[in-house]
Amino acid sequence: MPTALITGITGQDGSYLTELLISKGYTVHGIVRRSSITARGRLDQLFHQEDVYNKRLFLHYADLSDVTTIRRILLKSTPDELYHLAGQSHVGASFEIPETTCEFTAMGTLRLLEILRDLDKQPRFVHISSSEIFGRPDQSPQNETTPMRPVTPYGVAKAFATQMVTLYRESFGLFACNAICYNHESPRRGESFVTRKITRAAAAISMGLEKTLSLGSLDGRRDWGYAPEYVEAMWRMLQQPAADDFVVATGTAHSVKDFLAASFDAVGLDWEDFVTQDPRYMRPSEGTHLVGDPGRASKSLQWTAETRLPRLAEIMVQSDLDALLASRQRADS
Ligand code: G4F
Repeated sequence: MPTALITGITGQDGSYLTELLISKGYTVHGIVRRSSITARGRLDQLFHQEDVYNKRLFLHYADLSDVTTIRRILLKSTPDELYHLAGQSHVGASFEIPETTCEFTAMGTLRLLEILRDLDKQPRFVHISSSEIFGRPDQSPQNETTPMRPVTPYGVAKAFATQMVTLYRESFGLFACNAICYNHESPRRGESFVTRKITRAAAAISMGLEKTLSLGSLDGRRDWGYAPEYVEAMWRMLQQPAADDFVVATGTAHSVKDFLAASFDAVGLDWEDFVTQDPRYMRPSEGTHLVGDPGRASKSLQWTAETRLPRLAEIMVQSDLDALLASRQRADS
């Protein structure tokens, strides 16, 4: 059975992708950053399966700047497929830490490509790129040929990485693809991203645990899909006869206000009674009109985003309600 290596295995996408690949019979190796806090909760259910952990799922410590260790992991695990998900992924934070963002997101990708170039057995490679590469585009929806005009440090770093992947495919013949992913959410989304911040707050407010929700700009529009479906597209990209780039999106944009309405509706509340705005969460500049054209993915990968608003918000709110209820029951017992 095939072997895969995943950078960023402990994140939202990494955990869903690992479950998908394990269910398909893969052996999965994951790269984890060493830190004093163990943040692997999203993989917990796999660690408890005796026939999986340390039998078909292996974790290795490395940092994207640690070229020697990454090369060693690649030489030892000899993967057929390499999924590159790791990086500093918070757009707002990239204004505070632009150097770290470029170090991991841009240079980390180039370092991986350089290692791959020297390998005798080169795995098929997919880089998880982002709609942020388009920034303020001239055309909507965007497709694989839309010019990149990033307006955030994160977007600039991703544009560099994306173009390097294309360059290594065209110049060195690597099977290297970009999955140009638009926003994709789930109950496993980090709590600092707007969707999860909203669904967690809607659940907490409805249970009387919190009173208000403080956000930044409510005018932004995003193309929000469901993360488990997006990792399926990543896998399909590596099963194609030739490497290519694909926009992975729903094709529909909604505003932050739409996401608020769907989430608070799910608990029978009106968001306007609870939401305040705080300049701390405003960004110096923002991408606009970010909506993807998934036509190529639909045609070549037979992939379509099924879960959209309001269902996406309902799934996330329900999961947050369940988690808060469980935590209250633990505290009471
Ligand atoms: O949830 P967000 O932080 O997502 P953003 O910036 O679109 O980036 C996400 O999606 C990209 C595309 O797939 C990824 F590349 C990237 O790694 C990340 O996963 O913000 C969404 C919108 C923005 O317009 C933001 O200004 O929500 C607005 N917003 C309003 N208040 C807020 C807040 N965003 C955050 N994180 N926190 C707020 O309080």
